[in-house]
Amino acid sequence: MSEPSRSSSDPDKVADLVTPLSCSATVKTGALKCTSGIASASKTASKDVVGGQNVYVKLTSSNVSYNAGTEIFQFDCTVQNLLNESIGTPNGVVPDVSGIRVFFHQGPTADSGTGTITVANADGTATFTGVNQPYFQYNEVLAKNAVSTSHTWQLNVPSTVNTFTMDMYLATSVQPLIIINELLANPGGTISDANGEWIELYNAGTLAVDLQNLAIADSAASGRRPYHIIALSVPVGPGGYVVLGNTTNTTNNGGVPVDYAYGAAMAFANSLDAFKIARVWGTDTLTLDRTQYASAAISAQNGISRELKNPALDNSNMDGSNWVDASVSSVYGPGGRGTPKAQNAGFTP
Ligand SMILES: [Ca+2]
Ligand SMILES: [Ca+2]
Ligand SMILES: [Ca+2]
Repeated sequence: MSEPSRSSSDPDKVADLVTPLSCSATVKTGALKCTSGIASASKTASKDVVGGQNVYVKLTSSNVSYNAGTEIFQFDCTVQNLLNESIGTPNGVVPDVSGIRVFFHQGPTADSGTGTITVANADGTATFTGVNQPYFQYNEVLAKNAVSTSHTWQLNVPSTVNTFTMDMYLATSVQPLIIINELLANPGGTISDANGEWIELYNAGTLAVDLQNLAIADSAASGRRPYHIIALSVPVGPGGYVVLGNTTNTTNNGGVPVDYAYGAAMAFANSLDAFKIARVWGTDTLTLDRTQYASAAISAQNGISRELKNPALDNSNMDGSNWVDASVSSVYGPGGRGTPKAQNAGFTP
């Protein structure tokens, strides 16, 4: 086994930006309204800044108050994850030690009245979209629609300020929600094993994913084969399909539309084999999805792929009832059975 290493400075933590979460406050009445966003910009799940109030995430404030004596403007704030992907985690399971950070991109700045506003009780400052930006940190993994625990935010707001605004983003790890959706372990006819095996992946997430730098591996008689790091950009949009195979040569591979060729890095046996896709994280890898099979008669039939009935189902056992043989009417190339790069014929809503 070889496990790729990576330095602790995770290059994925630089982000392309989407619409900030924008909040405006009226100081004396203690009113706070967070709105915004046209979250139209694209964003890849291996990157890590999320914005777009009520689109990707939702900040909700309560118990808003202003103390004219201490000049503290205070409220309790929760974060809700509106993505299909989990946040605060690189793979959906393991918590990110950096948690979910809501940082100040711009402001808080007075809109009417005058005075300098500062964040009174930030959990820290760091460089996100600029240097020295205060942030509040939520140490949680939030699955789809989950709401965080409440965190009290305090701002120093001079009483000479009437209204102010602030723009925030979330800096967090996002789980790439990549599902192993179809697999052909043994090609049929004259197509060789070394050319015609393939795997279809489905992006069940809200955000686009680039498979580049993710790790794939399968089993071998001697244990797991070495990880293969996907070396090229392989974008897959939300609800999109992508096919990994031995070769992109459709004459040799039996007419499979392979998006990325892993060469000889993978080899699916007649029985007792497995496939996994993982994320490199620090000096380790974290599994994103994994499946296996034991029965050649079920999952390794010549020229017949195995299809997952629905990406939301447990796909860990290809021999099980959540998977189905590609139907006779699903033909690709000169005679393979399967639906590479398309919704499975066996899809069940
Ligand atoms: Ca194998
Ligand atoms: Ca095979
Ligand atoms: Ca398919």
